Amino acid sequence: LSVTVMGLGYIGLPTAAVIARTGAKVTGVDVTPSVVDTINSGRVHIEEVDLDGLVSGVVARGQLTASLTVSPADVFVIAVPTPFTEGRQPDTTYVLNAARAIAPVLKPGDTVILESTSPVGTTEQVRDLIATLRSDLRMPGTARMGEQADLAIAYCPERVLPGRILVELIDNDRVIGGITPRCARKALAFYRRFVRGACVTTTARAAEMTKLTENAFRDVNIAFANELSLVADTLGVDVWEVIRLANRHPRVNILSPGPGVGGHCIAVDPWFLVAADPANTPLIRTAREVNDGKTDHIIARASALIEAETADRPVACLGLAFKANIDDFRESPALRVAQALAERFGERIRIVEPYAAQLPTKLAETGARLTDIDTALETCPVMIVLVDHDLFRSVPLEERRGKTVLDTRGLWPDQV
Ligand code: SAJ
Repeated sequence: LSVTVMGLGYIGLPTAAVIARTGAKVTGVDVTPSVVDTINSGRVHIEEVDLDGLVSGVVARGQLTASLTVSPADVFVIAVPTPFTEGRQPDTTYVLNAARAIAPVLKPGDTVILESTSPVGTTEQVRDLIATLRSDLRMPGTARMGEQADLAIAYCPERVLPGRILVELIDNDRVIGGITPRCARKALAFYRRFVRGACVTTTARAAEMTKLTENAFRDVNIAFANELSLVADTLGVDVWEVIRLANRHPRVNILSPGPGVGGHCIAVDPWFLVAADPANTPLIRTAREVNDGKTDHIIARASALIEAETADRPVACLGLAFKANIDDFRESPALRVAQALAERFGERIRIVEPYAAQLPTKLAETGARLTDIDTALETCPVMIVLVDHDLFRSVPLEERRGKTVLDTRGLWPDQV
């Protein structure tokens, strides 16, 4: 079996490597030359648990090759980003470009699977685009070809959690939505090669909406926790304790408040549902606003705290990543808070981020400096905890006793 994976990012590269391990011949295609070079030399350009060893192994055995161009294969997996525009509309340009790139090499019997989070209807758009570009191929789900199609086209969203990608790629259940039932069955046979979880088939549209629903569910639930944290602050109650106690109820399971919601999924995907039906999504929209508003709230609280301090005492911001133990700073609320504080307090701000070799340019321009946790504990009387990295969690009370702490993650419940 030969497989081409379009996009070698956080999802595409691990997926390509896992498929390669099953013995398939995998080509990973990316538009960035440095990414292609890095992978072909057996290294990785992203940080993910155990990924480096897996990639170096499959590249060394010739099972995985990276390329800038698309060549023929039996199965094509599209795993490119779907950002949203300023107007909070989904942007499927990369998905459609990937479809455009594979169209010339498709042959009868091939399978095309879209894994990128996408607005409902995108897989049908991919089919229509390929149908336009390849009028010689019979397309599934069109009046013209029905079930007798040459191609199988399906939508199968990735659902892996950064930090656990290699485990979840194999263990998670998969939802496989075909343009037709036959397409779904064809894609199912492919996922059975490497997925240990259950593989459930449905339509492409239902699978597309399922993916958006999962992330909107999480966003709404985090918004509930974030809203509670504001109320608890007003009332002078410890929100972490309240949540711990409430979660002892057999049917209550509240998530954790934080400095806001980051990453390129949960902070983005709910907007795809809102964009599809603005009139009927007040809850999903409000959850997004509550979670974004929490970041503004933390910026205001941290600023007030720093202002109340002696003017030249340094302040440590702990963490820039969008969540614990990863090197991904995309849409990170921690980065937003650090940037806002650094713009206001400049050189007083010290950043501790074990997953960064240097500060992002815009942050460095403010005069803020990167430091390590030991130096920060020695020199900074004020600490703003923004990310729950294990490294920060493990700091014992003796080392932070007496410090002024704003702990947005509930990392140090014993702080005095
Ligand atoms: N967060 C909180 N409180 C919580 C949980 C999370 O503030 O109780 C914050 C995190 O700190 C982070 C953000 O939410 O800033 C998102 O983190 P996450 O761990 O909830 O999710 P992601 O973005 O890493 O991955 C999600 C997952 N989706 C769900 O759990 C429903 C993952 O399974 C998806 O594959 C991924 O989105 C994706 O690619 O869509």
